[in-house]
This record gives sequence, structure tokens and C-alpha cells, in this order.
Amino acid sequence: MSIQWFPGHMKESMELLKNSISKANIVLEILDARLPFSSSNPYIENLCKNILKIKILNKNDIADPDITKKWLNYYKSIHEKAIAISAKDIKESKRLIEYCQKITKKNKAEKMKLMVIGIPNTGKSTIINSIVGKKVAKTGNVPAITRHNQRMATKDMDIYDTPGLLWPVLEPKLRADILAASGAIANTAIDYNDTGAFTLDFLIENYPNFLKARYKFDTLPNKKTHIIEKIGIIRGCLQKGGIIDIPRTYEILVNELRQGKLGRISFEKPAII
Ligand SMILES: Nc1nc2c(ncn2[C@@H]2O[C@H](COP(=O)(O)OP(=O)(O)OP(=O)(O)O)[C@@H](O)[C@H]2O)c(=O)[nH]1
Ligand SMILES: [Mg+2]
Repeated sequence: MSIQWFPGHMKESMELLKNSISKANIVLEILDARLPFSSSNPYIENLCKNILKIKILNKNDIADPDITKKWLNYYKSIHEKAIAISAKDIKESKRLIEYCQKITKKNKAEKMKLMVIGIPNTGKSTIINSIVGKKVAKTGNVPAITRHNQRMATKDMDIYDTPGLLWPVLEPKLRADILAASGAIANTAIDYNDTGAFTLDFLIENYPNFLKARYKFDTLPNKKTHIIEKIGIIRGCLQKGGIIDIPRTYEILVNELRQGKLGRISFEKPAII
């Protein structure tokens, strides 16, 4: 089943962003460090052609550290400014601001005007709270928490929070599957049987030891159905008559992966390293 999610507020916000982006002297494009390519909105790339833009690989604490290093090397090789952080750590936001100051040191007199943009649920509002040092923006672990632009001012800078933006057609399917598994797409637009099956295949292929450790397998069964059934039993997903509730089990698996409970994983590597 194809996944599509482009609610009305995103269309409006994209229009608004086109008109307001010039207020910024630095755009912080907040990516999910586990999926730097898939979480980069192609429309945003186009909007920022004439503005200083920094790619922020956030949620680095739950991304595969070796792969994040490869992404940073890749961006360096194509002369794209990028930094990996974990916004929940205030020290990391300080490092981000120092990085912005270093890049713009020629215009120190000019107040920094940061526009924080990206797809849903990548941690835009969390980064702002961390920079400002108090909870000025609403956050949450589901996508589309921020619905309107919001300006925050400190003595050194203006920061604009913006709603997470996807694009009208999520293609190819692999990209939509990665976005869904990461938590960028609303639950209502996802079939957990599909997203869970994608997630399980991905883990079997790329992080089998994480699966083994988390769900206590001595060896991973060859059959995928046996793996998901055991996870279902461990997590108590049983219906009447002892039947395992597979969709519920897939949902739990996806949520545990999203929270980093299986370990630090990345969905994609740069094409050229
Ligand atoms: N592990 C981890 N979680 C993070 C990090 N930054 C943010 N989060 C979590 O990610 C979820 C989304 O954070 P938000 O700041 O609301 O994300 P957003 O990009 O503003 O989301 P929208 O407004 O919906 O577009 C929350 O549960 C945060 O606690 C991080 O660096 N590491
Ligand atoms: Mg937000």
C-alpha cells in the first residue's frame, strides 16, 4: 500500500515559508540523523538556494555513529555545511550556536535570525527550547505538533519555529517506508502491518544482533513469521485463544525502534563516501 500524508496545514505552511524565509539569515534544516537523505524535503532545498543553510543531523544519540560519520564526510565532500547533534542535550545546542557563530563571524554585529525548518518530528521545537534554555515551543513524540510559525527572541538572536513539512507525493516506496518507520508520518496514514514488516526486514538485514539482544533470541529463526510471533509473545500481544496480535506486535516493534530501544540504527548511508 502506498503511503501519502500531506494535510492542508502543510500546503498552507509551505506557501507561508516561501514568503517568510527571507526573514532569516541562517536556515537550520533539521534532518533525522538516521535518514539524512529521506528526511530532506526537496521543496525546502529549492527554497533555500540563496540563503545560508546548515543541515542539522538531529537525534544523533539514536543513529548509528559510524554511519553518521560517513554522512558528515559526505556533506563535507560536497561543500555542504552539516553538523550532527542530539537536541535533548543542552550542551549540544550550545555547540550548534557556536557553529553558526563561527560560520557567520564576518557579520558579528548582525543579529542572528534562525529559521528552523524540516519534515515533521525531527526535533525542530526541541532544538529551539534547548537553544533558548526554556520551554517556549510545544514538542511531542508524534508528527505535526507545531501547526503555525512562531517567533522567539533572545538578546542575541531571533528564532523562528515552523511546522514540519512533507511533500505531496512520497516516492519512491522505500523513502515513504523509511519516513513511516522513523516516525515522520502520522499514525492515521500508516498501516502497521506494512511499516512493521518493512522494519522487521530492515532489522534482519542490517541489525540482526540488535533484534537478538532485545527479544532474547539465541539464534534468529529463518522464518520472519517465527520472529514476529516470538516478539508478540514476549510483549504480551495475545488475543482470545492465545492468538498473537500481529498488527499490535508490529506497532510495538516500530515504536521501540523509533525510541532507540533496539540500539543506535541508521536507515541509509550516503551513496558516495
Ligand atoms: N532521541 C532523541 N529524541 C529527540 C531529539 N530531539 C527531539 N527528540 C524527540 O523527538 C520528538 C519530536 O520533537 P519535536 O521537537 O516536537 O519535533 P518537531 O520537529 O518540532 O515536530 P513537528 O512540530 O511535529 O514538526 C519528541 O519526542 C522529542 O523529545 C534528540 O536529539 N534525540
Ligand atoms: Mg515542532
